[in-house]
Amino acid sequence: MKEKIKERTEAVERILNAYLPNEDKMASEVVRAMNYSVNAGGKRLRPMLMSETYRLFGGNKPVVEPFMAAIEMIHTYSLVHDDLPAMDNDEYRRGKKTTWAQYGEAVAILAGDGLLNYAFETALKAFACDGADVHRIARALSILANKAGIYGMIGGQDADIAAECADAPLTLSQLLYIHEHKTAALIQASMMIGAVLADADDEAVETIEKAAYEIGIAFQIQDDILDITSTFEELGKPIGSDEKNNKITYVTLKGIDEASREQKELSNHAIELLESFGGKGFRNEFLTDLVKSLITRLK
Ligand code: GRG
Repeated sequence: MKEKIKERTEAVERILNAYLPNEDKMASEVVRAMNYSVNAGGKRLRPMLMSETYRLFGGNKPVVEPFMAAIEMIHTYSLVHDDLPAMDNDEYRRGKKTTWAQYGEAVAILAGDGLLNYAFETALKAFACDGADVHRIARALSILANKAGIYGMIGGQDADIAAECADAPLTLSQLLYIHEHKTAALIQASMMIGAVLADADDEAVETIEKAAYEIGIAFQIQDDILDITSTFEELGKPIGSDEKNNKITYVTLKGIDEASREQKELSNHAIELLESFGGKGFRNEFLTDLVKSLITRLK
C-alpha cells in the first residue's frame, strides 16, 4: 500500500506541476511564494481522493486533472493563511519554513490570495479538456466554490476564531461544526467533484458527501491525536500546539482512547458506504485501502 500511495502521490505531483504558474514567464515574488508553498510537500490527499472517486465511478479522462490541481491550490492557500501571525503564527509546516516565515507577511497574504484565484483559473481549464461536459464541469465548479467558501472552509475557520474569543468553553456540537466546515468540506468537495465529473447520479453524490464527511471528521480527530503522540520529524511541524494554545479538541473533550475509537468507527462506516457501490458495479479497492490507511496514519 505504501508503494501504491507513493506512486499515486508522484502522479498527482506531475499533474500539479503542469498547472503551477511558470516562474520564468513571470518572475515575481508572489509566484515564487505560491510555488514554494505548493511544492513544500504534503500528502496530496485531496487530489488523490478526487481522482480515485472519479475512477470509482468509471471516469478515465483528463478533465479531472485541472480540478485535482485546483483543490490542492485551495488547500495550500488555506494553510498559508492559517500559518500567518494574525492566525496561528506558525513558523514550520511540511518540514519547511511557512510561507510568511520565508517570504514575509505581505507576500504570504498575496500568495494565499494568488493560489485561491489561480485555483479557479486552473479549474476553468477543464472546459478545454478531453471528456469535458459543460454541465458536469459547471456543477463541479459550484461545489468547489461552495465548499471552500463561507458555507464551507472559510465558515469553519471563522467559527474556530469566534470560539477562541468566546467566554464559554467549546461544546462538542460547536467543535463538530468547526470540523465539518474547516476540514471535512474540502474532502467532500474533492470526492463529490470526482463523482460529478464521472457522471455519478444524484443519490451516489449524496452518499459520497456523507462518506466524505465521516472521512473528514475522522481525519481531523487523527490530526488532534497526532498533535499529542507524534514528533516534529514525522509531522514536519512542532507537536503539542493544541495544548500550548489551550485549544479544545476532540481529544481534550473525549480522551485519547474514546477519540481514537470514534475515529475508527467513522472511518469504517465511510468504508462501508464506499463499498456499498459494489452492488452497482462500482469498485475501487485502492480508494477503500486509502481510507483505511488514514485510520493509522502517522503524519
Ligand atoms: C485560512 C480560510 C482559512 C482556512 C484555514 C485548513 C485550515 C483552515 C487551517 C489549517 C489548519 C488545520 C488543522 C486544518 C484542518 C485540516 C487539516 C488537518 C489540514 C492539514 O491537512 P493535511 O494533513 O496537510 O492533508 P498536508 O500538509 O499533508 O497537505
